[in-house]
Amino acid sequence: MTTEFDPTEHPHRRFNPMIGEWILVSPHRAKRPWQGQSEVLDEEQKPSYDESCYLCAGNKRITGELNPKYEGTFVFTNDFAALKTESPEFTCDDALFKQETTVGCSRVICFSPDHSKTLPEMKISDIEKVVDTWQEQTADLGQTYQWVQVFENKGAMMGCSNPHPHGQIWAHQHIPTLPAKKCERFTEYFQQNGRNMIADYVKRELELKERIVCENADWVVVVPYWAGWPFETLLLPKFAVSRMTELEQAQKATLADILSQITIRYDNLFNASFPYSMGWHGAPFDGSDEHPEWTLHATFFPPLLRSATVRKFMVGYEMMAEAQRDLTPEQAADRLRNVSPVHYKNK
Ligand code: H2U
Repeated sequence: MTTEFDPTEHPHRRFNPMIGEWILVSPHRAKRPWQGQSEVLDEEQKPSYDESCYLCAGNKRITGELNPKYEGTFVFTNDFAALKTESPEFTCDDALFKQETTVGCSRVICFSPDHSKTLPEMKISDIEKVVDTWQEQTADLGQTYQWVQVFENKGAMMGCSNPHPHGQIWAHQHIPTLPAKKCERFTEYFQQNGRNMIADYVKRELELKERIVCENADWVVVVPYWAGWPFETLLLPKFAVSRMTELEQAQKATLADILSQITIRYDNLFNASFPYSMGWHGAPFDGSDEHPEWTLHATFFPPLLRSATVRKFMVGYEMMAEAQRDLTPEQAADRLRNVSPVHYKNK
């Protein structure tokens, strides 16, 4: 073949150094026709208070417990917690039937008493309260558990059970599978290069400016070079920080700003409330305060591909072989960068 390689035309693979996995990029496939499933949008304007919502201030939860009349954020232990603080000890070390008991804790974080708003529609000063809560909760649970997972499922498409703005925090005695891969990869990179993998990556992305979606003085959002989901983004610090607990007040304020920026851009992409799962990864609480190999970062995994109603399915080849994407990460970053920074509902 004599044609020169064009990453926007020719299938290729990219490597995700954070988890050691390849992804397949097939940019020409974005042109294929779609006669498959269309999602149903819930674009109905929600009231600021919904008497049937389990998470609204002053309301009764499923257990009969009353939520306080909270004003900022509100945290409670998940009534259907996936992890329990106590469990009978059991270990099976059989090569084929390995098992171990695990303990932990699951909490729900209501982001705001206003039922009608999600992060992109909240004031930056209110998003800062969410960041403060993430930090407080991480510090609290990190005293007991090695892994503290802060995350948000947004939108029914991502399995979110309630439109009230909220996230979750699961703390775990064991380091779960995905973060464990990152621990290994970051350590290996640090041992081989004497530098932090993410710090190196941020530097390169800031120089290249090919995949940047938005940034401020402290933070940058990129569609990572190895993104699997169509509009996946990585939120990265421009300064050295290994855990959420180390963030200073000014860095939390700029974090609230960048969270507002990226979530507004997401909503503006298809002029609809944009679904995603997002979450934070930082150094585990394994007894050491020194983790020069780790950089705190957040990832957003949105399911949408072509419109507010056509999603990407990670099925078939993705389940059997490896993740595959249709548009290049650079094209996705362009799309997100070129939408208005002002929320479509405020125009
Ligand atoms: P998701 O919408 O992301 O699933 O989060 C909502 C969580 O809230 C869910 O895990 C919990 C569910 O178990 N919940 C309660 O703990 N109490 C309730 O009264 C309703 C929902």
